[in-house]
Amino acid sequence: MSATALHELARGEHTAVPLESFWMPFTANRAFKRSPRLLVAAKDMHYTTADGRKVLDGAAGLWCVNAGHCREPIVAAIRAAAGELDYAPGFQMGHPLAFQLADRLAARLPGDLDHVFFANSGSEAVDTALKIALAYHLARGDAGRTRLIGRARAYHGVGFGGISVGGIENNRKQFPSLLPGVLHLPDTHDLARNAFSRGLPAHGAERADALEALIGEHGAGTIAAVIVEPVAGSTGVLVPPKGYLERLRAICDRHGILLIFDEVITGFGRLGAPFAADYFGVVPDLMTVAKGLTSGAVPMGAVFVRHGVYETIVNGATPGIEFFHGYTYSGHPLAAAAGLAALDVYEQEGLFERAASLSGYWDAAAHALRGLPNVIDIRTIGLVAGIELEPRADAPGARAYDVFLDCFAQGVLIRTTGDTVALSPPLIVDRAQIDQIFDLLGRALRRVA
Ligand code: PXG
Repeated sequence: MSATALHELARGEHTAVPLESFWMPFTANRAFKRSPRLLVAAKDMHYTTADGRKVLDGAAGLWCVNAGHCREPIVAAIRAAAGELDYAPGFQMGHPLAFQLADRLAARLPGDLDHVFFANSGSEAVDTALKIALAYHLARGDAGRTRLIGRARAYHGVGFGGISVGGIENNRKQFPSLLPGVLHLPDTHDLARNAFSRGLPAHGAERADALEALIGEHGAGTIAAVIVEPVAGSTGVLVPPKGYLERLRAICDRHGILLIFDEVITGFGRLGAPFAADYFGVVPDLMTVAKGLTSGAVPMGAVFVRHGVYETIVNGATPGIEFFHGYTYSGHPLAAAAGLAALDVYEQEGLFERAASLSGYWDAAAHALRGLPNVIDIRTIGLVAGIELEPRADAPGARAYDVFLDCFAQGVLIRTTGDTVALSPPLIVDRAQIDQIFDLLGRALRRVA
């Protein structure tokens, strides 16, 4: 659709949009096409709908627009790249922007994470990280380490690798053939002991010991890597218990197992630190990112790799290609330009520090919803909140979905997953907007039975 057509939509002439052919992702297509919700423009903290309403973005799109919408420096960088070098092959060729972005990122990563492999989404980043883990052990001559360990309730995207290590049942049940040899840790959710925790939940670090149990059963020599979201996002904002991630790190170290943090959601300031690895002071061997890498403006994912892992694979190979993996669009010029500009905005505006300084206010605003109908838990960290609702009998997810619809009608965009409402605004949010998000959500919670 042309820009002119988008402007027509913004004036309310949206009945002309042909809705049928686009098979929408993770969407109830039939219901949506009967009653569509179309967004036609965005600026800073707001979307504009096709019928001309302003909607406050309480979800940073899908957890990705960390710098806010249509920010001029990012728009300008993409425009310039598109006009100068639309595409450059990434195999046996290169272009400066991708190298510059990798270099800028590497300088800011914790520990000795200092190499960057580019992909185009979180799902591709996850598949890439799992492959790097397997290739690493093979390069070390430890070919028996082929098992991958994920966690119950985890979301690692929708590639076959990601759904195999993932633990969201709905994302697996239509696809019976998954990766072999995958094991799962238990999730960390413990409503009975941790409901309405302020700060990290006190109980549950011992759930990391399930890794020792799996090692006991299968042998450390069969296990390549463990992948976890430091804070599980899509499954309903599960904040790790105090000491849990440290314990996972220690067990992996003891047994030569690579630890992968999937920071697709937690990366780029969402917790009020550059990465969850910084926030928790726990450095993984591989880190997957996407979303905030370009502030959502151009698709891009990446894997951050520790020095020794890169060296082992690259220096251990015979002359020629060292790692048989990559995408047509790895390090695409427009994405690299957007990534560089997003880093500039994050740094110049101190947005990660801003998220940290607002997190106390955010936390208090979220916890003020305690006591409203059907609210059974509230979890917050950084600029993330999960408000878990009692599911309706026989209709899991329906109550939260009605809350989403009510909020959208009132003018605030939220996310729901199962019966948890998830909030994660752009990091440019201010206190008045935080008040507005929780005020409108509170109204919806009082209204939705
Ligand atoms: N890992 C994690 C931890 C994610 O949250 C992915 C991988 C996959 O990223 P791509 O770019 O392939 O979608 C994700 C994606 C939601 C929601 O509302 C979350 C995601 C995507 C869409 C919606 O919770 N996370």
